[in-house]
Amino acid sequence: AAFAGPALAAPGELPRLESKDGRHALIVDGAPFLMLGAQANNSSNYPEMLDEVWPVLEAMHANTLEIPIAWEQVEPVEGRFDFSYLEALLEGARAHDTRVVLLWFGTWKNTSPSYTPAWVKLDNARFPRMKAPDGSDHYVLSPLSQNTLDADRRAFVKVMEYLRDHDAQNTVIMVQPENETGSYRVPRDYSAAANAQFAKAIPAALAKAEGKSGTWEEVYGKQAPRAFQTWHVAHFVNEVAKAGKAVKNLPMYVNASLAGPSNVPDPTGVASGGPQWDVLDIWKAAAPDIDFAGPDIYDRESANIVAYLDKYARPDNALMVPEIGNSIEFARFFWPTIGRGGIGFAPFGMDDTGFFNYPLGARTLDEETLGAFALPYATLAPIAREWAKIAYTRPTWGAAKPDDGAPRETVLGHWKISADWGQWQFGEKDWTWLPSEPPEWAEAPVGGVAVAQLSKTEYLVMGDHVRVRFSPADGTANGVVVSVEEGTFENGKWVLKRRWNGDQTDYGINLIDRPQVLKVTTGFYSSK
Ligand code: N0T
Repeated sequence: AAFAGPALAAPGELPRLESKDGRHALIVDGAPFLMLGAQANNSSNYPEMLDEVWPVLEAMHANTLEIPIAWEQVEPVEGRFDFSYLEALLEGARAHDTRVVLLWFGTWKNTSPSYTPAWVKLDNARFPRMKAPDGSDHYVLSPLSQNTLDADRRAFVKVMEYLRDHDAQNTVIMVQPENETGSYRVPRDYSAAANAQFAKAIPAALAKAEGKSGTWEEVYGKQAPRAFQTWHVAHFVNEVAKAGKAVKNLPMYVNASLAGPSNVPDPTGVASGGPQWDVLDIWKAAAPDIDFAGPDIYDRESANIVAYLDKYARPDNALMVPEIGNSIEFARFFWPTIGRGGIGFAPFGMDDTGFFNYPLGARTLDEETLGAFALPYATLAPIAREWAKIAYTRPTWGAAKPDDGAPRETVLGHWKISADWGQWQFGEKDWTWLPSEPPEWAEAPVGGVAVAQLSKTEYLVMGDHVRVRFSPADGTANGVVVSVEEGTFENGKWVLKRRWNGDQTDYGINLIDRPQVLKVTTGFYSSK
């Protein structure tokens, strides 16, 4: 028979999240996958815009596109569904060898119903908005409405049915039901029905998780309205996710509009109901079908960013950064994300549609800005599968240059590993006999490193604008770096390109402006 062209891809093993010993892996096509992601702008979810998206992803060396699919576009008329956009998206992604994370913009998009179809927006009797304490309507759709849940879930299930029937090769690897849920300004629904619920005892599943029982106010005090709202939003989102997973069991996660690392205990100052880190336990109890929650990071203070990474990297919560600002200073936090075993990372607003969310992100996506994200992605892209496997099973560490430029260090095995910033590749800062100026990257918000301990003696090291040093953790004098190899992995095996030695190692290992993967071998010499 004549060759009939590529067959429809055979149904692959479903993507899934796996966790073991407090570490996590996103399994895609049967093996750990590192999501080198990029999120498109909010209104790029139309076939004609996709041509402005793919080239940016390619320039970044991204392997995954996060992009919305809106309820208003798939069900403009109730009960009539249109998947032409999804069809174009899958086709484009496959042609560009890119995986997709679909963002379901439904009942809540940054808390608002803006992406619901007109027949939802305009029918407040059937799809009620929350009530404020004074009885007025609040802009957010109530999470207690069964009608809203039924309608949202029905449309979401149709999306998942489309994926089940048209995406056997799992181009879509994950789904985010809703976007930045919660409610600004009014911390919970104050409708009569909600008030009646609020007066009752907290649900048994929550009481069990918290190890406390009583009314919302008895258990949560001042945060009671927010805890109540959180439970109901999480329950709603879980019902949507559960129904979708029953159709096609893809990993599903939620994203949080953050409230500052102290989480502003004022419940009116936060997207109340969303999965901020201090209410993750409520989310976990109410939404067992959600695989994890991730932080949307737009705070530019380095200490805050690292605090968020720590709060979301938990044995029961895989770290994934679904959104981070796309200006240069955010790029370096890729390194501490993967150093904490993060399964993915995605700067927001990565397309050429001419929109910029400055001051949250970049003013414009110029070459330098794209380059800041492209460098770590280009480093990881060729070994992403290997790194994901290593990070699932081996100790890892990562750091970004803090705002004050202070060095960072850790101990992995018998070795202390330190990272310093803003130095030339040659020489020492305190060499006063040889006049020099600091390099141009000394003042720039760049610099990061990620390390994995491969074995008792071997370490994988990557980064940019960083000087890395190894020294024996216990100060033993006979510890030496035996070799520094630059190379890559091929079919799971380390392949040497060259050894670094001499000037390239005499002043630490200096990774500056190009993708380089190093394997450092350490040892202790014996004198007997
Ligand atoms: C993010 C993005 C997109 C008073 C912002 C951050 C994305 C959403 N929201 O470009 O809208 O869809 O998840 C909200 C941060 C609000 C800051 C307001 C300061």
